[in-house]
Amino acid sequence: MAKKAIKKILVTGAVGQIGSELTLELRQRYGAENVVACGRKTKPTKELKESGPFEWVDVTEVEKLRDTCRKHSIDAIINMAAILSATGEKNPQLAWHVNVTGLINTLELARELELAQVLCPSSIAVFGPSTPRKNTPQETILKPTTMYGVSKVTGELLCDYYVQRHGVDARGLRYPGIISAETLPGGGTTDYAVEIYYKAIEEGRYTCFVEEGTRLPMMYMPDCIKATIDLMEADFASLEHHGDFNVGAMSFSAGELAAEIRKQIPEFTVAYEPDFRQAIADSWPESIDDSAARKEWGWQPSYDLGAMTKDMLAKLRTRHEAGTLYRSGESD
Ligand code: AKB
Repeated sequence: MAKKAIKKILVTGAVGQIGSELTLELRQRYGAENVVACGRKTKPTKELKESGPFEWVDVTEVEKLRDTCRKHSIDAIINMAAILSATGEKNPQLAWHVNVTGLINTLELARELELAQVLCPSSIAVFGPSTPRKNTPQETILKPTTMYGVSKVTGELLCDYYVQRHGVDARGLRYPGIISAETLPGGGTTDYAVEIYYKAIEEGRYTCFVEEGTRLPMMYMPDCIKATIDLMEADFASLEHHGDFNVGAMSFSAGELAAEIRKQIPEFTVAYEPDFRQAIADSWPESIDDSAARKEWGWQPSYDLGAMTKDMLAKLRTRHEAGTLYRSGESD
């Protein structure tokens, strides 16, 4: 449980890969009118827009964020708005601005408006080349080499600072690569692990931007949503950590992912043409020790590579046959 009861939630970045599914799940649990989705630029899908309140808010604009919190009597902010690793390397200032200024704005509002909670995801991007890569511990070296990673380490420290200094209930978890059949990710290094499924269904071949042997921690979306809500609803008093929980589910190489897809699509082929994202992937862990999350709030993933692949391919196949493989935001 949060320190105070959570009744009305604002989800920033709600049009993004995780935000869109998280918002729909939170609307099921907390009531549609009690979960306000915010987007900055990308149009929401019809389902997202029509299933509950929607506002255009840029997290870097604190006045608009404050007005939206007041208008809807918000008492918790889930800050999903973020610039991911690959886009962040192309525009580091933007990554810092959205990821750090946006988070400070939400934390300051939590203090000012006495909100029940701020939850802001972190990422495996907080780790760097000098971090142990296998079974990466909860407490370890945080020396990332991307601006995204730098901004996420800063975000974790800010959450912990607001907990200690201002008594704000701030929480966060380090997402691995997240895979989903619903909304496509954008601007991340782990995006290949989603694209590969779409291309397997659509074309029977894929050109992968990391090497065959590149191994990273990954998680299927249902587990990601569960982890986020489990942490959000955990008893504050039982948390020793706050803004930086490691969460693991599975870990596989690009080649192993292709081989798993080939079990169902034997003719599927992959070419490996690494680009600038290879160096980012090489700086991240291969697998994660998430024992703190398991101990402090009972984290337990459900999906492994086999179960996820069966589910992904079944869903994408159905959509492909219906001519709706790719979903886009609402059109004018
Ligand atoms: C990215 O690849 O940038 C993200 C992440 C691991 O945080 N998916």
